[in-house]
Amino acid sequence: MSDSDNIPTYDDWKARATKEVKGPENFDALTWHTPEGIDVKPLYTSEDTEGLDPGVPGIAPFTRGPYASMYTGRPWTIRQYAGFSTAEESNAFYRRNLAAGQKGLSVAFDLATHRGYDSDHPRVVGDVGKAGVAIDTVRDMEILFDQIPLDSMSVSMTMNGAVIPVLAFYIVAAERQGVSQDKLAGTIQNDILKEFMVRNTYIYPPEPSMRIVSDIIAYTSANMPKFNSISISGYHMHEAGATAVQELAFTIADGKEYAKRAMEAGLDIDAFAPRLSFFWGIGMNFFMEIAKMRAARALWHDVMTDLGAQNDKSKMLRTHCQTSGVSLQEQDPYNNVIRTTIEAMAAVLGGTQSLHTNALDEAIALPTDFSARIARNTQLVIQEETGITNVADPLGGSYYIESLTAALVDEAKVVLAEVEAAGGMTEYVASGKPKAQIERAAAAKQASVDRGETVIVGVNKYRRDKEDEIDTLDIDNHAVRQSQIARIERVRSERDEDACQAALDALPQGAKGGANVLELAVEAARHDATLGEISAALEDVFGRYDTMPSPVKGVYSAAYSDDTRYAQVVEGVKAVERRLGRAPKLMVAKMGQDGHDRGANVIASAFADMGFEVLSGPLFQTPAETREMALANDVDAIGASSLAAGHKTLIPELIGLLKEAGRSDIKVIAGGVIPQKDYDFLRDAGVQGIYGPGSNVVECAADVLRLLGHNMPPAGEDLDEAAE
Ligand code: MLC
Ligand code: 5AD
Repeated sequence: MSDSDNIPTYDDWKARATKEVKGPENFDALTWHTPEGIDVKPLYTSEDTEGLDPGVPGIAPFTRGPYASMYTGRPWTIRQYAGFSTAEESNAFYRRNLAAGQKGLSVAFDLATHRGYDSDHPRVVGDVGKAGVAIDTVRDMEILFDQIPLDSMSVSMTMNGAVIPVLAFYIVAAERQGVSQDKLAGTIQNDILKEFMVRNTYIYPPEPSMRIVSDIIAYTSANMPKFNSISISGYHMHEAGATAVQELAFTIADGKEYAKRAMEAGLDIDAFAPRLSFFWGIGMNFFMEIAKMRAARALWHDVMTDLGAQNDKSKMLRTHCQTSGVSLQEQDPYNNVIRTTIEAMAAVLGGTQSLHTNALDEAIALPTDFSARIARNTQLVIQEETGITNVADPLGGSYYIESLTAALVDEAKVVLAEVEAAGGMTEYVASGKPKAQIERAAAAKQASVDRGETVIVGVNKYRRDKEDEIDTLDIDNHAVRQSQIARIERVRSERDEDACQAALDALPQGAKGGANVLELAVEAARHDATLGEISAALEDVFGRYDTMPSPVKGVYSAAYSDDTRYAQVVEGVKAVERRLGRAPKLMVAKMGQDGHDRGANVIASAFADMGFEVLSGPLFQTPAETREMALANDVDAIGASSLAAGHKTLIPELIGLLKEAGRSDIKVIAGGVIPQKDYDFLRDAGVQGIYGPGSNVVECAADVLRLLGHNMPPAGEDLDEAAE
């Protein structure tokens, strides 16, 4: 012992541990170099936390939690995100869940609604009612909350693109229930900056979109004191592959940008900041996620103090969390219950205010009643059986947690300074840099999984020979669309058309001037204008925003520099290139309103690294537009990426259109969230390869080479035996 009081030090421990692992080299290998760039040591001691006392919960800087009593006073809100099919079906689902122990509501809208289209619009044939509930008019919103008293239920609505009509419909549906807007408690996501980075359900360009955010903050702070005007979301960055530092820094920077915009619009910071809320994704890196939530609270406190906030509530970060969708797998799906439990524990030990736990069938479909029950019970068991709620911030003071929290704060501050130097987050997002940084992290993560360095039990290790089938929810989007169209027609025929048109005409006028567009939309909603009509009226002034993807280069190949199978595939691409006289061409297509592009971008980036010529189609194409682009560029294969359940409608339509053009030689493959039970349907429709979650990208490329006539050997066999 080196210490006079006989308390062993880190160095004492290091000497002992070095001996145990047989040498300094092995000891050095115990340091974990995280994707965040933080070196996690194999042991933390009091030496690591000198000067790092985080104080107590409920008192600034709130590192240990926003409320003093935390869960000892009131547990977090069990708030399961859900919505599918029609308003009637979703309403019934909500009421069943509330009866079984859920505490708050959280509405998932379908992608047509997100993107500002009514269900009868030709661009959304594959999307209506699929990934969420279809909402076209106030009538739908009234049905959605039938027998759910909006003066006592807090409701979150995940809406960013069509945020103006949706919030207006909610306000008017409550009015029709007899509930005035000042009584409404809940949250609207209203976080457009991350849409441009990762989630992609924007409608208008960045500048008018930021104006909408400010209008909503102004309106709710004046009229809806219990309503959270925004849910500043890191979740979708997390899902797109961001590291904890990226998620933390970009999200805090987004929050700062919204606050600055609202202040520029003339609002007093303390009038709106107490109703800004946050949203984190919680993945499998248990302690990192807990530390991330604590670091976020410390950072937000400082940012708001710098902006001049006086009220402590303005500096107190409150958050919702959702366990990670991408961490869940199609293979051996009951493992997902275990993953979700661990992630939920991290969210709770990190001090969340509200939580969604994912269902075990996440990688395949929307939750069934069964999988939703297990997901909800995961939270009920933690709340009611474990004793975890009996102590506020039970991990506070852990040497490791406090050190990690401090390291994340430091790393995030470096990124925040970069954002500041770039002129703030709107500018930084417009530069495309944060999106590219997240995509690099995603490509590196995918390569690490494909190489088996990051273990996923049941997927790249301990994989079963045969998978059990599980029951999944299927939605008949044709039927939903027909019933929505009938209701739109009925609402149109019953409304006072002149009054409705006058209210709609006021929207572009007000948008051009300085009017509050939400206030105008509430008036239009009172006269039963549709979501598509309100969105289109604003689009006349603001325009619609389009972008082209630009996948990152070199990340995937760098991870594979020493891999023989990868080299074989690269050789295979070269062989096909010699035969064709040009590189084989793959078009990566995103059809319908599904904006999930992590998978598509990873595929595009990896295939380009392997030597394919890759053409990335823009988001939101119709099958006809995909065909046009494929023919104009004379591609050899099209990879359709589908994560929002449009695959059974959109991919067969594309194949039919290629056939019509006499180009059935173009191979169509499909990837994304596609249930096994749809494989035969897709194969019968002419799909030549299907790659669900957990597919290995290098093997997928090997398959494409086979489709293009190359005699590609199976993994593990020699190239010479199978030369072309
Ligand atoms: C809480 N309260 C307490 C207390 N804890 N009072 C005394 N003692 C305690 N220990 C009080 C609070 O002050 C508050 O009252 C009330 O109880 C509710 O607590 P809360 O902390 O505000 O919880 P909640 O109402 O659930 O709000 C949580 C939130 C909110 C602030 C994070 O923004 C929210 O619910 N967000 C959910 C977002 C969401 O579901 N998103 C889904 C995204 S899915 P008062 O009076 O102070 O208000 C998605 C996926 C995709 O995005 O891509 O589609
Ligand atoms: N119902 C339930 N959960 C949903 N999610 C998305 N849409 C729905 C829905 N309609 C969840 C999934 C997904 C994440 C973005 O939100 O977990 O990964």
